[in-house]
Amino acid sequence: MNLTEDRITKFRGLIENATGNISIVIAQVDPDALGAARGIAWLVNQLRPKNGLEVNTFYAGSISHPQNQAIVNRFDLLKRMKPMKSFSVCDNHNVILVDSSSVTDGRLLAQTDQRIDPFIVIDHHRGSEIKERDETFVWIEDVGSASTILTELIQSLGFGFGDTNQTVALLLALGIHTDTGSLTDCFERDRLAYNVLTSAVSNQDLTQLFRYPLPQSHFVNVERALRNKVVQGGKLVTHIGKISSSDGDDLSSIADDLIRMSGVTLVVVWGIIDKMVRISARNADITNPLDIFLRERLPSSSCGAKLSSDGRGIGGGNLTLDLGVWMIEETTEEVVSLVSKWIQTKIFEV
Ligand SMILES: [Mn+2]
Repeated sequence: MNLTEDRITKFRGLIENATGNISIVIAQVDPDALGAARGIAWLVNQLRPKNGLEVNTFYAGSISHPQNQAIVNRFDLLKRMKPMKSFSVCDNHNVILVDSSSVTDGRLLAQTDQRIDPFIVIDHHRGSEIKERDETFVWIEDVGSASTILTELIQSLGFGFGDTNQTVALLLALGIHTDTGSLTDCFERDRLAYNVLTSAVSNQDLTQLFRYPLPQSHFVNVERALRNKVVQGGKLVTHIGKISSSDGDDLSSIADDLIRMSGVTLVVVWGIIDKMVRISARNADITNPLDIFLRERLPSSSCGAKLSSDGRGIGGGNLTLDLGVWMIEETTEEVVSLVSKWIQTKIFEV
């Protein structure tokens, strides 16, 4: 969807008249946030003569998922981004927030005591408290990714995807692809934007980013999950034991794979990270909402879930178990086995 002339003029005016440095903020490091951040940085640099002014990107969270590591390494993004921990009062000026629309986002507040008041917000998540004012530009819409909106914004301002912004096109395409589950959970606009971007980049560049290397530990965890799985009445529960926080993303990727097993309608995969039980859950049964199921079965957890456009449940969270001295001591086989029995009882209960 293209912007109206009024909106284009407003956006252009805000960027052109922004005096001083601009800070782009992302609340997490994932392909969509990275794509949207790089896209808006490029756009700002086209609209505003540099004159020694900087456009800095700040990120909250860590770079642990192998795909994110692959992107960050490939494009040398660490050189271009600063951790939110270093976000100071001097940076809290001309702030642009992308792929998030909450200024009270816990992920940001955990790393800086600066409360941001962005003058530009571009996002695709619902429920934002931010309202547009005369001096701000807020574009929040229910599409598959923030990178989709960024692509439309770049086009609305009269730019195409040519030789000078190949990396931008590549990162935006990857953002759309990832946030829409390989374009399976997407809107027409996501597909249109993706087509525009991918027709501007080489096939080889694109495939390289999709076939990112996975660490050995990923396969060890997959093996553990398969070995530990117990299936009852279409529900599959498994665990990968004690893992490091850098392997935390394996829980969701294993859950994504296992929910595709025929005959399985619900998957719960858990692991112990820093004495916390982290859970990832998937549900293919649309008559049984996953968030309610998890909250009823695991009341002592922070579990929640969202619904994909085709009715699948995607969720997870952390579980607080009062195991007393067991949890204070090193996480032993006994602890894993106790947690395992408890979770199985809760999930399999009819
Ligand atoms: Mn996103």
